[in-house]
Amino acid sequence: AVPVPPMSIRFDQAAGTLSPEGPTLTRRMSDLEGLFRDHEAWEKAVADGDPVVYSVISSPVPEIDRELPQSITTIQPGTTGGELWMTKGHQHPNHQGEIYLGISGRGGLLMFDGTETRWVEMTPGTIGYMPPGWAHRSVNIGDEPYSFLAVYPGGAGHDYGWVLEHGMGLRALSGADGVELVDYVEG
Ligand code: M6P
Ligand code: ZN
Repeated sequence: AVPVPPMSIRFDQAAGTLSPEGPTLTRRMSDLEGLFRDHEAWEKAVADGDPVVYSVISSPVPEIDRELPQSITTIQPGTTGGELWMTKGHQHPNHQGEIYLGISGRGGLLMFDGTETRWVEMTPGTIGYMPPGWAHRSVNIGDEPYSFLAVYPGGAGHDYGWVLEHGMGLRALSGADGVELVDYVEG
């Protein structure tokens, strides 16, 4: 990753794109191993076409300490074993804050500090704030794609092992009247 000069980046809200664009990440069901409570349903979904669950497009600003990268994540609508489609979720290894701005669709921002859990509903225009030390996962709670803009310190990093080890406190299931939050372990 190389530093970039001062620049403007075109954010097309309707299309959910950044221009110029940096690296793009596509996460399929197979990339979400060990995260859904229903392992069999997850395996079946992987065998059954391994769908794209979400994608992340980034601005050209690199993930380097003291830089301020941005990205747009789009989570497709769907459920696996009754659990709403979601991002892997991560902790920042050296505990730095982050913001998300809801762009389109309806989502939830689940945060967990190892003890307490917070759930923030995200609609277009909502800024969700993740303080240092709170692991974060996003969930699509609607029936259309959910997109949000993320702005985060370039040196924040992504610790995915933390979530596999500690969970996220709660799980977001599809319930009769929308989202139903259940305890992570008994889920
Ligand atoms: C947001 C940011 C990114 C993150 C992405 C997907 O865009 O928080 O840093 O990579 O969401 O989330 P995850 O890394 O947990 O799959
Ligand atoms: Zn983060």
